[in-house]
Amino acid sequence: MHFTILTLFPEMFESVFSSGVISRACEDGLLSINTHNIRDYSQDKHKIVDDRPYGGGSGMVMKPEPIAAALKDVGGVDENSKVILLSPGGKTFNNEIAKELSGHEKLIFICGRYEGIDERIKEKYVDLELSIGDYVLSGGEYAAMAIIDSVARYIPGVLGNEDSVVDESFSSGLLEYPQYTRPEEFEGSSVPEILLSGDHKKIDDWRRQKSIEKTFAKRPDLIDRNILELDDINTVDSLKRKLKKNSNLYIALVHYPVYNKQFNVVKTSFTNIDVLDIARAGRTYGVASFYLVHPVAEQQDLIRTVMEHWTKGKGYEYNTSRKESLEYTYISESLEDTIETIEKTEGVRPKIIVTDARYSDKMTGYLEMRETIENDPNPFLLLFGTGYGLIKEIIEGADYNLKPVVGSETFNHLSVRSAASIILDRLCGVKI
Ligand code: 9D3
Repeated sequence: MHFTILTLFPEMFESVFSSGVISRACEDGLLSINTHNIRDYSQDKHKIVDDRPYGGGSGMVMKPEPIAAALKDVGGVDENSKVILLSPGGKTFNNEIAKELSGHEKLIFICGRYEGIDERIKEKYVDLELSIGDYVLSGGEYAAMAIIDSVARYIPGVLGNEDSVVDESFSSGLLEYPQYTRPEEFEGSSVPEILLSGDHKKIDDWRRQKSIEKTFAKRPDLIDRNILELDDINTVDSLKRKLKKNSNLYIALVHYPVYNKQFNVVKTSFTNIDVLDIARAGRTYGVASFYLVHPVAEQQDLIRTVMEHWTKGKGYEYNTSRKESLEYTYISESLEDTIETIEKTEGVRPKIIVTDARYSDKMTGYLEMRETIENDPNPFLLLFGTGYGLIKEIIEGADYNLKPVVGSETFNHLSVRSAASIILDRLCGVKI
């Protein structure tokens, strides 16, 4: 396999690939690495390779002609070679891409400098644009080194047999389990006893469990991508029990003051299905309490009757889990009452989060909101409006205004219970 690097700084690669696994593989003829200086391909008498950007702006752009000339010289237009541009805006490199690239006969890397390269090089010559992550490097050279090292490891024969087995287990998509070596006791901490037991089945199980726990804590995104084996379910269950509950998140379904279609401020009537479904969703996602805000006594009585049907009456005999979901549900006269009740239990006024189907200034994204709730021990009250939504004054007075839930269509009419479920999953959902 051949790696060709086009760069303004070929000397950067000399020491990096002159030792270790890669240099041995070069000696064994498994791969070759060649660097070419883009400056050598400049037709200019001053060997200029950059110029000012059309349209203005700061910094310089790499001119297209030297790069095109270099590519033609090194076989960049050939059928069997793949041209890769290293750029901060590329797809983020990972093991999967490494494995795929290792199947090619020849890879040509263009290392960008300055603010980037002329767009026409990308259109005409580049097959793939890669980044190595969301941080700023001073040039594509560092990225090329990392990618070449990682791709080379997938070339058969580059690693000893033993190493490649270890590599397979890493690409299982879980983080590594903790490793220990001698001494058995170090600065007062000992090696976990199970590792000294000699029981390989137990050791394997323990390591798998540790991998899952670590991945769960540090990289939940990997858990989401990973299909766990059935055996892992016990581990996952015990993790669920240890999960931090969303006990500082309260939710409320507001029936007044909300808008109707004509944007008059109205009281909406209680909707059985919304109340029961949001109660069940709230309970499933572990919220502290669910408040039904309604100022009308007759409506409160009606809600109470329905709730009692499910918690005490015939409904309870029929379906006991509804009682459980309604145990955290309370009726409240007004929003201010709800806030005061929470303040009494928690000792602080809850921060108010609103959701609105309309866009406005200063909206909060779901990841950011989730982190805020997780990291702040103080209470939050998430409001769902019925009818045509919460009135402007509530939206404007809130501490956080979540972005609307958007699908791919221009049609956007979710029921409040659907929106509540989606939002609760985004703020509290656990991906196992
Ligand atoms: C002002 C816009 N910046 C882009 C985010 C300018 C800019 C920053 C850094 C332009 C080029 C570079 C140099 N970096 C790379 O060429 C690069 C890179 C990186 O900076 N981070 C992660 N992966 C890569 S791959 C190539």
